[in-house]
Amino acid sequence: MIRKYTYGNPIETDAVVEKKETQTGSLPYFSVEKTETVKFSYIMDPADVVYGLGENVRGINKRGWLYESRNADEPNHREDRHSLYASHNFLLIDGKDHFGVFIDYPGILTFDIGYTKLNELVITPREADLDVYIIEGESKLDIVKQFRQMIGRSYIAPKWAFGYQQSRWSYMDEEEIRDIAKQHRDRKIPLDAIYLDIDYMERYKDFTVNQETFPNFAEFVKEMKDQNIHLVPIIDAGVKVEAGYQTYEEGVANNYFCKNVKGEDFVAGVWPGDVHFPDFLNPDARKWFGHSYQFLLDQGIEGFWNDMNEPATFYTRERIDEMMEDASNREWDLDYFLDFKDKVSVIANNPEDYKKMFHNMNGERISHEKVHNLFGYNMTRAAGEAFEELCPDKRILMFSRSSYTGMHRYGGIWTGDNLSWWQHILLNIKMMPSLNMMGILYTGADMGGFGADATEDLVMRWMEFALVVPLMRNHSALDTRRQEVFRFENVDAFRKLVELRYGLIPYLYSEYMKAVLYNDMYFKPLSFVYTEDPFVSQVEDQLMVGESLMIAPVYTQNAAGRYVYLPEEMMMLRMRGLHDYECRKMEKGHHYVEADLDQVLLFLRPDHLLVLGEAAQSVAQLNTEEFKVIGFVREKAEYVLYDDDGYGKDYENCSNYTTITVDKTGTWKTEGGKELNLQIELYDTTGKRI
Ligand code: MIG
Repeated sequence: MIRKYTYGNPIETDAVVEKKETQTGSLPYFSVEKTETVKFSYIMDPADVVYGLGENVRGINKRGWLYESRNADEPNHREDRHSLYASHNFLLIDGKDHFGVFIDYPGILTFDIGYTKLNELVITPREADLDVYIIEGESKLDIVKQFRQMIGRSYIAPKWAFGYQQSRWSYMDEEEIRDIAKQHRDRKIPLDAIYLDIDYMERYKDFTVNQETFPNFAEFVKEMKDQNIHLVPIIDAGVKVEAGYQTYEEGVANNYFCKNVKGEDFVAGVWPGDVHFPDFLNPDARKWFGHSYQFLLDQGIEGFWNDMNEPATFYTRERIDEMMEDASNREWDLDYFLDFKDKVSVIANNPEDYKKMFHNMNGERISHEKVHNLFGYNMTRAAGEAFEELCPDKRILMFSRSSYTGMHRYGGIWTGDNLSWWQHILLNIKMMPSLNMMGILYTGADMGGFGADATEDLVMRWMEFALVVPLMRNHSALDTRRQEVFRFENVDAFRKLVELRYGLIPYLYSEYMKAVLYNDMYFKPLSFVYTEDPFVSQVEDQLMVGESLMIAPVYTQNAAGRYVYLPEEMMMLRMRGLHDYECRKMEKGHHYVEADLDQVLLFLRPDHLLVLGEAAQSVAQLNTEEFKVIGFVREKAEYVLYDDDGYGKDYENCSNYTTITVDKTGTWKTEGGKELNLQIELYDTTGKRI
């Protein structure tokens, strides 16, 4: 059951698609205090667990920190930060009470979850104009499902986007990209996409291609696609100020850009130099910007990533002018030097600048500050809405850096500029189920880490987790050590891991699609499945992946294994590759499990099945009819395999669902869907192969 409570005059965010009536009674669970804004407080029991907040720092259990919804270009994903690129204002309280709370508010908001007082949860919006939804249900998962139902179906990525993807900021030209493709293909490392970062553009201008470095772009896109490699260009939020540049001219002529205090087009500095920001909150501007992607679609592009859409600003001229003016009139002493240094450090992404930017929302002038967290969402929505018109029958890959609830209908996200740090593998693990709660299912982190220099063992361990993550993209920053896997010594080990990913795709894709279609979570904390086990809420470094598997990634350097908690008897699959693995039955409880650097630890649940395919060099070449099915069967196990063509939108077609049943003797049958050719690999409860 969902109840909505309204305070003041909320700005419509379009987060919710199934509208609810506003209740008249008082808000349950919370005490509400009217201050200059409004404050919602809830007293937690020491054992209560608080889930949620999607993309943010720290744990699956969010207790013990102050979080802020303030979308920020934050390249330091350290635990002392309060926000990253997104605002996902949903919490699920699990303890003496069980409920979800969604705060639909586009401005700045804090969640003090036991920071000021250990047992107090306090939610404070900047202003008292918001909708609060209280969601009650039978279980944690049921609460999440109701929330998801209310905010609408999650975006569906094309199937090729489940392949391995290679990216790096600094691929400069055709030649370099051709070589990246060749290095993978020569070594038989499967690959489905190569990313184009800002350097493909002509001086960082959206919807342009540099003619010197990519002289025959459409032909080049085709050349790559003939090898089943998709090129995925980046689109930045800011439009370069340059007379004669089409996107700029159109935006100016139609008043599609955000305004400054004087009503002129707002200017900030980002990669192209001075830019204007499209007013994505204005439906006309949104439509215009979305349709601009056509320039790239026309050249054969089928996927994009939207960047810098918090929006990130490097500077505004006013701020620099003020600072320089002040500096030239001052005596330089230590105090002034320190003052100056502080001023320089807040030139970028300064909240004061956002106050001077304005939107046109249905004719009303709204300060950006009030709707800050909606910007990236609406940039991606612009594209998503346009794709519906431009290519209604085809899925386009789309994911964004910044987001707010609602954006999950138009694209996924990547989790931004992490670092090649071991602790960021752990952060990646913890963030995934929190994002899934928000309906963000097509997601992943920069594998191997974006900033800082990676090492071979870090990239390998990271890949061992990433190989169950929908968005499996190796991405790194300019001037860091190169981390494409072919550059390392143990290329064979990497190849076998990527092949394992491709073998897992039938299962992973099936689980992803069912999660989308049933408002389910693809990644779950263990506590969402083993609801009666008192220990599982403590487990934050193991995840359920779909209905059959649990993964326990190794995320510490020089570790020869790790402690794993088994919430029930399970079949351990210690895998080096598709044809190189060991199965062993393990009892419920705590174990230390060894895992060599190139070994992944997966665990199969009893009476569940894992469908494994053969590897191929790309998703398009996967065999979708012949599988090996690994089962750990006490009596009978059933698995519904979802599959479709991976491009179109015929999701509800019943031929997409094939039910596979296997009994303990290994007898199998399929129902519905399509004819499959299965090879059954069964283990009995003693762990012996049948
Ligand atoms: O200021 O386009 O998060 O993935 O490689 C940095 C260059 C801008 C930030 C993105 C990152 C991308 C980079 N961008």
